[in-house]
Amino acid sequence: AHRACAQRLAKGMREDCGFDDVSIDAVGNVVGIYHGTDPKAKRLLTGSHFDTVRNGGKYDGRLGIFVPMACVRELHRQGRRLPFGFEVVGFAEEEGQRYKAVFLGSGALTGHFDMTWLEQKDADGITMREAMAHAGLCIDDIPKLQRDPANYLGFVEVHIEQGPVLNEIDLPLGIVTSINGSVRYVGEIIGMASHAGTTPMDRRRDAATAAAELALFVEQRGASVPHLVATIGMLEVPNGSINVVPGRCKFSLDIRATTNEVRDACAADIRQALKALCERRGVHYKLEETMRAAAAPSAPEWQQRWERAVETLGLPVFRMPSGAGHDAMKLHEIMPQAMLFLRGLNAGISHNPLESITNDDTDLCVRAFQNLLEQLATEQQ
Ligand code: HGY
Ligand code: MN
Ligand code: MN
Repeated sequence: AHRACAQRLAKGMREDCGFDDVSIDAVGNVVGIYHGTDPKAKRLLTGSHFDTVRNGGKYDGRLGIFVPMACVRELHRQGRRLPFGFEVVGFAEEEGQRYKAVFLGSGALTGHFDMTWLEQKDADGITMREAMAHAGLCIDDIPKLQRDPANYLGFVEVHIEQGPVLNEIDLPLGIVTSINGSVRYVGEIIGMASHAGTTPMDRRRDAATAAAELALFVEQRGASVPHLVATIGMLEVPNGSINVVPGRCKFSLDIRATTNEVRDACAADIRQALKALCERRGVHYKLEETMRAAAAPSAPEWQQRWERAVETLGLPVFRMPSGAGHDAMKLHEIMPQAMLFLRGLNAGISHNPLESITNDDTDLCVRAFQNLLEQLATEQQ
C-alpha cells in the first residue's frame, strides 16, 4: 500500500501536474521538482508525509502534498515559471508506526537519518533494512539525500490542524507560531507471572497494575501545566492469560510541550515516578527514548508570508501553536520554516477515519499557497 501510494503520487506529479522531474528516492520519498526560470535558482521546499497512523484519516500529511501539487498544476497550465525552483516532497515516513525511529523521510533530507536504525525490527521481526530492500530502495544512497540549505529559500508545510480550535472559532485557516517539542519512550515493566487463583493480593508482583499506576501519574502530571500533554498510547500484557497475574506489561510514552524545558521537566518527573512505584511494588522496568524533537518556532519572515497570504483572502489572521509534530520541525533543524493549518471538521478529530475537511476550505488553502508563491516571486524579481 505504501509503495502503491508513492507510485500514485509520482504519477500525479508527472502526468497531472507537469512537474519537470519526479523521482522516488532511497528512503521512498516522492520528490517532484518544478524548475524556475533559472534551473539553478534557489528552491522553495515544501511537502508533508504520506504514511498514516493505524486506522488513520485521509488528510493527515497528504493535504500538504496535494495542495502544492495543485499549485504546480496551475502554473504548468498557465505555462508559467517562477523566479525560483519549487520542490514538493511526499515524505515516506513521519508517524513512527512500524519502527521506533521516526521522521525517516524528512530526516534523510536534513542529514539526520541514523544508519543504525536499519537494524531496528518491526513487530514481525523484519528489519528496516529488509523492508527497504524488499521495497526496492537503494539503501546505500540514503546519505546522498542530505540537502544543502544554501540551495533553498526555506520550507513551508500546509497541514490539517488535527484539533478543535479553528472549528470552534469558525475559521478555515490558522497561522502556526511554533510546533511543540516532543519526546517519546517505549518501556516495559517486569514483575512475576503467577497463578491468579492462588497468589494472595499482598504477594503479587503485578506488572499491569504497576503500569496502571504509572498511567494515572502520567495523566495527572500532563494536566498540571497548560499546553503540556502526556500520553500512554500503547499498553499491552504480552501473551497474557485470564488466570495469570501479569508478569510483563509494555507501554509507550509521548510527552509534548511548547518549550523543551516544560517537556523535559515532565519527562523527568514521570521517570522518577516510574522508578519509585517499581521499587515500592518490587517490580523492574526498562525505558528507552525513541524520539526527541525540539520545539520549532516559525521563522518570522515565513510566518508573515503566510499571514499576508491569509489576509489577501479577506480572512482574519489567527495565530496558534501546533500540538502535533510535523516534518517541518525536522526541516527546522537546517532551514527557516513556517506552517499553515487547515480547519478539520468533527471538532478537528484526527488519527481517526473521521478526519474530514471541506472543498471550500481546501480551495482557500490552495489560494493562500498561490499567494505565498506570488509574494516570493515579487521578492525574488
Ligand atoms: O504524532 C504526531 O504529532 C504526528 O502525527 N506524527
Ligand atoms: Mn499524524
Ligand atoms: Mn501529520
